Amino acid sequence: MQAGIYSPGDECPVWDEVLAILQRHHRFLITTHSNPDLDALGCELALDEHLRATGKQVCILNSDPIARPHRFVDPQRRIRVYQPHRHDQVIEQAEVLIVLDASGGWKRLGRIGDTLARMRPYAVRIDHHPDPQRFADVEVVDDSAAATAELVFDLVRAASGQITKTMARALYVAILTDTGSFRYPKTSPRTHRITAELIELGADPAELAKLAYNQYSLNLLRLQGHMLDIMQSDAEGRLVWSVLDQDTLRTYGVREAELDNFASFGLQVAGTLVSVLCVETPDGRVKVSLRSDASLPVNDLAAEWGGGGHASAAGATVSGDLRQVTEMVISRVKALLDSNGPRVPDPASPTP
Ligand SMILES: [Mn+2]
Repeated sequence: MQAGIYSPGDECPVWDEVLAILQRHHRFLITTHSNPDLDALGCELALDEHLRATGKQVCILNSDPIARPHRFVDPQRRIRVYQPHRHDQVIEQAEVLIVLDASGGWKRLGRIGDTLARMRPYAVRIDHHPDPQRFADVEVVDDSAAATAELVFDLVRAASGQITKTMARALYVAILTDTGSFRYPKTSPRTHRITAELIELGADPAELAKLAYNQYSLNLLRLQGHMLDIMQSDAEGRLVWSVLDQDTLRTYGVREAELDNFASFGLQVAGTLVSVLCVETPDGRVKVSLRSDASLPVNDLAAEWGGGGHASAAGATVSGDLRQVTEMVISRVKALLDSNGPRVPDPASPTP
């Protein structure tokens, strides 16, 4: 079958092709990107439940365990952590692999990606990242979707499947978090229509917001305080950046994977166009996270450094010393800001 990039909004009968694949096969394997966020996890769980309801065998295998604050999303513990050898037979026996919410090729899937790249099962990918790299046999990529969960919702609806309360909750938190609580640029009427339906199907916004956001440890909050304390403003206030080394993470007892939304804090400062966070990884590299308001894309920079992402939220892991990488990143972002033209005056003051 021909690989293709399709958008559900288009005329092409994209789900027909996927539905035919789902109908024709029996054993499915679902996976997603490394360090899965709530969009990744919610999509896996919702699709898993849909497929099982239609009598299919499904296994969800991820390279990384679910981060502690996200565990509420999988009360039945459907998601397993991939172990080489132990799970290779499961992969071998799967007729179809479904990759959710992941761009950037097999390596983006973490350890299981190495195995999958070798075994090459028949694969369907459903995603909303703009990365043009194709690596599955059938690809449904709609980068106008605010979350992959919008696409999974669409797919289940196209299959005339039932969206249970558990599925509604999983998809709701996926959309809630991937849109930064409906604040990020891709939030659309479709996003709100889908979440309205999910609420009608039993997702409780107040309860899920609390589960998704108010799960920090005191240490994580204190580390946030430290990061804010050392935050720097640059490029006439258009850039705000901060940095965290391994010593600091150890002092606060926080792992790098827990820093989920730390990078976007800088955008809360008035006038900021780009926010940068550089974090030293345990293996001595630097995880660079870039966030922008909608005024300029930062994913091209991230792609240059071997990463990727969305126009307004992207990242890469760069080899090198924390200080040197941070300096390089800051100077490149400043150049990007300058090439984007001088700062636009704040239109907030009322005109007569
Ligand atoms: Mn996503």
